[in-house]
Amino acid sequence: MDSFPRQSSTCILREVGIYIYIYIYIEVTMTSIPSVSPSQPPCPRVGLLVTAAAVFIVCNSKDDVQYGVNLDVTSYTNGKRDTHNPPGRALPFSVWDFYSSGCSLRMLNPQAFSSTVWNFLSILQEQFGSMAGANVYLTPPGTQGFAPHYDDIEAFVVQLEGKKHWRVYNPRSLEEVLPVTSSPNFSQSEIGSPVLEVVLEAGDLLYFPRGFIHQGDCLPNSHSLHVTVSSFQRNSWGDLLAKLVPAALGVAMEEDVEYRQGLPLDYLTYMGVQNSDKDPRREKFLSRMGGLMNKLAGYAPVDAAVDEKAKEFLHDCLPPALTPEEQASSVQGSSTRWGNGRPLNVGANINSQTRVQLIRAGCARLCSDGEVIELYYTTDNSRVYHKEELKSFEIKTECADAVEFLIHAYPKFVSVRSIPCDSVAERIALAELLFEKGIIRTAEPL
Ligand SMILES: O=C(O)CCC(=O)C(=O)O
Ligand SMILES: [Mn+2]
Repeated sequence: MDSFPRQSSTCILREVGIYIYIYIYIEVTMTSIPSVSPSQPPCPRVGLLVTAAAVFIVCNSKDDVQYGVNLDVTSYTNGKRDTHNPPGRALPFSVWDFYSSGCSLRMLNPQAFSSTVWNFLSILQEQFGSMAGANVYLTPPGTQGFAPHYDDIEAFVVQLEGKKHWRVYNPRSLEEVLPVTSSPNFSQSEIGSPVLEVVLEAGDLLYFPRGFIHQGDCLPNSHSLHVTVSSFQRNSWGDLLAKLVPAALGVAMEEDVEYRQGLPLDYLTYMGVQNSDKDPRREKFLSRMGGLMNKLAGYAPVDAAVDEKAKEFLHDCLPPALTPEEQASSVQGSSTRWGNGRPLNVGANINSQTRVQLIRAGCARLCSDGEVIELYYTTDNSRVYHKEELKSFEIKTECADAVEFLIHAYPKFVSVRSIPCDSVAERIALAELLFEKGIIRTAEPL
């Protein structure tokens, strides 16, 4: 196993945390080859999660952790993969019983329970422009919890505690390179020999792209706790084209009579699977179809399709996890409270000197269907995936430039006075609205 060289990583800044570490990996290697980066020196704390107890403590808490929803119990023994989820709540009594009998535990949405994971993923999603998710795996010594498989996401495995022996295999065919769906479980005879075999220790990072088959097992004397951070699910050119092509056709049908002309009377007699033998009329038909397909690109509303994709992403996003400073200067830290028998400090006290900043890059996006302008935003999203509808509100046409100005000014603070609206009153009203929705914060707590 030691014969596999570990790439040395000169860029690891432990103070800044694992986020930088993964970000550099994304920039350098994503969707190319699997790779390992050791922590330098190996560190048992990577600032993300610390111990098995810290992760699975949630099972002890008031949190409603449900088998099958938040926690899976699995085993892979003698080539057979099983799931052992009983119905109901995952309480420590039964969770640790499963673990003691050799089962692996997979926590499915740690970001809903752990603020550290939430914070980490909320930064990554901004950088990736694609949803970032996580699963946490705890595996007992000498066992394996999952059969070999590949996933439909870019995977960043961060070893948190203990050790795990990993084997990673090339995609088996071109069709399995960067796949759009995850694979079924494979048997050992279906996957060939590993291209990478390594034992991860606490602080190590292993990256493998979509389509690389992998399996991990524990050494006899060590358990393993790792988090797999994922991103780039359904985030390919093809996924964007899936939005663009129907939209382009809608435009072409409306604007170009050629797309509305009737099909040849006899086309059913020479086209279609049953007629795929040579017929001279097929060539003419195919050439006409090819011409229409080529012309379609000219009708493609690319920005509108990108906005559709962006709206999906905004819905997938975690709400921004705010630093104490950001919190104190946003609506979340507002000093409104009950006192002397009435609410005090009601309403944002914004004036034209107040300096404001978008709370996070990408937390809001201006879109238009050609008639109404809407501002979509993530700050009211839930930490539980899609628990909330995507939120938006209408922006008056005369305020659109002002919102764009604030979005593009990020990360700079700008004074309310400098926002391009027609009047002081409008500037203040817009800033107050965005502040109330948690989309902007002020330079000083109000
Ligand atoms: O730890 C394991 O057994 C498998 C984990 C896995 O498949 C993953 O992290 O993607
Ligand atoms: Mn996997």
